[in-house]
Formats: sequence, C-alpha cells, structure tokens
Amino acid sequence: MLPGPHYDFFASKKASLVLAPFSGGQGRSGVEDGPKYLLKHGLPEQLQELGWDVAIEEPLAGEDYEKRNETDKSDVYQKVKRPQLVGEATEKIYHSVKKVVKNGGLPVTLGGDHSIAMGSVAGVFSEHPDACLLWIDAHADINTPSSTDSGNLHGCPVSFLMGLDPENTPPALKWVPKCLKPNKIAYIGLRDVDEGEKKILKEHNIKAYSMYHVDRYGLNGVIEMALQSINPDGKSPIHLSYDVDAVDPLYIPATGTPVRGGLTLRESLFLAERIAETGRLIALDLVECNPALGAHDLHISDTISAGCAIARCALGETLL
Ligand SMILES: [Mn+2]
Repeated sequence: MLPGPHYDFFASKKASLVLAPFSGGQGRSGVEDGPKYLLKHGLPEQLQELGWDVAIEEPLAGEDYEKRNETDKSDVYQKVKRPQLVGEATEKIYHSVKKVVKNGGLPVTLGGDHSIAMGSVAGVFSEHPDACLLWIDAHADINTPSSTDSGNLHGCPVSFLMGLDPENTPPALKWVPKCLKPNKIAYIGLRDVDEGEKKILKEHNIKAYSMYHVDRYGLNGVIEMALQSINPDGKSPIHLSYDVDAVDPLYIPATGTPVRGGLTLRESLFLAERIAETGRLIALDLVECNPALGAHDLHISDTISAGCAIARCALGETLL
C-alpha cells in the first residue's frame, strides 16, 4: 500500500480559507465571485469532513475593488494595467496568508484571478524561505512589465516573485519580495506560453512541463520529475498554486482564459492527491473560477464542483 495523504508541517489539521475575490489582474469581471460560489458549494463543510478545522479570512473585506476597477482608468504604469489595485489587494492577502502560516494553519487562498498569488506565495515564503512552488496552469504567468502584451497582471505574478524586472516594476508592486529562486518553481500543464515567456523560462532554466510532457511521460512521471527538480531531498514544504485553466475546458469551462487540450478531470484530481501524499503541502491557491463565464448553469456547477474536488484532494480526500 502507498502511504495516504499526510501533512508533516502541521501539529493539528487547521486550514484557513483566505478569500481573495479579486479581478483586477485581468479584464473579465466575474472571477471575483469565485470564492462566494466555492463557499456556497460547501467547500468549508467538505474540508471539515476531512478532519480539518476550517477558519475563514477575508483580507479584502470592506474594499470595493470592482467599483474602483470600473471607475479608475488612470491606474496604469507603462503597459501594466491596474498596478495600484493589484498592489494593494495582494499586499493585504500577503499579510493574511503570512498570519495563517505563522499560526500553524494551512492557507487555502481562493481567487480571484492568479495575480493574487503574489500575495499568497510571498506570505508563505516569508515564513518558509525553503519552500518550493508548483504552478499548475495552461499559462506560465511569468511575463514582466516589459514583456507583457496584454498588460494584465494575472499573467505576471511569477516574474514579480522572482524580481525579474526591477527597473520597470510599478511603484505599487515594489512591496513584493524577491522570494522565489528559479530552481524552486516547476510548472505543469502549460500549453499557451508567450514568446517572451519562453525566453525567460529558458534563460533561467526553469523546469516547465507542458501538456506535451504529460502526453510523453504521463502525469505521474511529470510530477516525479517536477518534485525531483524543485524538492530533491523531498523535505521542503510545497506551495501548490492551482489555476483551474490547467484543466481542459471540457471539465472546467467557466474560466477567463480557457485553452483546449488540458488535463482531464481525473488527472487534475490525481495531481492534487499525489501532492497530498508527499506530506509536504504547506499552502494551496485555487484561482480563476469565473462563474460569470459559464454559458449555462451546468458550466458553472461543473467548474465549481471540480474546483472543490481539487481542493479536497489536496487536503486529503482519497478514493479508498
Ligand atoms: Mn494562471
């Protein structure tokens, strides 16, 4: 028998859902409703059933980012859109996640768009500088302020966490600590990577497994290779940053930048189960569920129930 899921870094099973209802890292509204839908679908109760004490943190409570997003068109820095909004929101998420980790809890940060990972990853790495990061995504999200075409910050969080373009960093994002080394991140699921990003990945020798590698080696093989490269002795804490667009839109249609040819539903769950099995999971992000982009109710319920299932698998649900 293989070992079941376990959580070596936690004296007791305490999880905090850190709500990040934020859409300022990209242009399509609705993604800020992700957390609300995940909660309504019963995610807190589902995690309780797995034996977790579940608390809820709301670092963005009391701020109407949506309204500011619509009304403040001056929030631009060079090509970058809404740096002030993103800078403020992610810094709040940073403090919240850091506090959860400090208090011995496992933060489950619910987006919102993927820009919020600047806050969650920085928060986790400030307490665990030896951590490594698994980035599950159709996209590499490593554009710099110079390389981005769209100017959307949800395509840039990794570059800020690595401090790749300090001269062009918008002042509002200068708070993001350079906490991530290129040999401590691996990607799985890539299939839509900009030319500039390909260059960055090569230049920094970053381990990136696309869907080609999933086809060639199988997902299990890819996970082994990814863990071997970022966590060779198997002892480092693992932050799992899970963008649901890694999953094929057949299974998760309600997301902002869907790309066909992604992980199957079963693969998407296996990945989370396999990381739980290592015992090294220290934090989870679940981002880019956008209920407003479902063409009908079934699209929304498929997306939200798959999102909840990914979180449950990461937090210990098994088939047997
Ligand atoms: Mn992403």
